[in-house]
Amino acid sequence: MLRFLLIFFAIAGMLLSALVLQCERKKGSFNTVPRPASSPQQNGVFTPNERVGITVTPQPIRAMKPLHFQVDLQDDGEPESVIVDLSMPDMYMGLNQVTMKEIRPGVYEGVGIVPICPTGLTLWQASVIIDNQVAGDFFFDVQY
Ligand SMILES: [Cu+2]
Repeated sequence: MLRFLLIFFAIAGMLLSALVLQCERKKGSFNTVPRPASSPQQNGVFTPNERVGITVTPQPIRAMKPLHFQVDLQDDGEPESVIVDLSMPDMYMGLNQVTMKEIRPGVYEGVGIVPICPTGLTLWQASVIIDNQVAGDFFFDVQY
């Protein structure tokens, strides 16, 4: 019986550390983005790069609350898909993507939720993906 318990806890411990490692593992895919990130943030509006702007409301941005994302494309070009990918820089937090819907030409809307990071870090990243290509990375702080 004791041996069984020891084995059980050993396996549980291994699973737990695997989970923690996964959260802390470096994330490579968005570090090799060709476009420079832009960040300054005013009243929920993120400075657009040459191609795309993003707005997040309500402000301040909170975890575990529905967030309204709006993406504005300067040069619409009728993309097949516009996605906002939510992640943390250098940390894998699971796939969290918001599929955006076009509400007016060049303007896309969607609702997403940012989870609470177990490390307590608050910097998040929203990458706008247009037709499977990253068009812009934006950074924002989340309140837990
Ligand atoms: Cu995290």
